[in-house]
Amino acid sequence: MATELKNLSSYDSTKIANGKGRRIGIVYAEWNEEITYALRDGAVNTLVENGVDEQDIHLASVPGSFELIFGASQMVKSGKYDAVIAIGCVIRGDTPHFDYICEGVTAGLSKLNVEYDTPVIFGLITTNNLLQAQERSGGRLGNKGDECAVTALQMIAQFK
Ligand code: DLZ
Repeated sequence: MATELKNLSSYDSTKIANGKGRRIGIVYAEWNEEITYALRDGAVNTLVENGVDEQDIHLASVPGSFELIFGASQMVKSGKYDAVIAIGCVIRGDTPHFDYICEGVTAGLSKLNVEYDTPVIFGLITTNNLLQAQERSGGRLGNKGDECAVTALQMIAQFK
């Protein structure tokens, strides 16, 4: 994420397709909840600001980012949603666990995008420390949840 050059919350609302009548699934991880709840709330607020009815946004939590794959997969396969947003936060630790989770989630969500017709938006923050995650979840660099919401609406408008 080259976000030093781009505020994650910057978008031109006149260029975003209105989301009225669109149904969005958001699956979010409980791990690093300070961050993921802020991302989730950013996504919901931006969807609503751009016309999506709150009752058309379905939230589901999973324990950790690795479970985003299963959660997003269930949402996609349900056929209920125009787009699915997967939100998580993985912070690098002392072991290679970070790499396995990031690679697993990336591969799993990518596979869903290739195999099904519902866009799955990648809202996984992968950072070296907590401060970098805070900066991207409503801090200095905006909120990646906002960016995911805008991306979802753009993908729906373009392909559905
Ligand atoms: C185990 C683990 C670790 C070490 N770190 C994170 C993290 O930074 N962010 C996150 O979302 N989840 C983490 N997890 C939990 C895994 O995603 C997963 O829930 C467990 O390995 C159980 O499958």
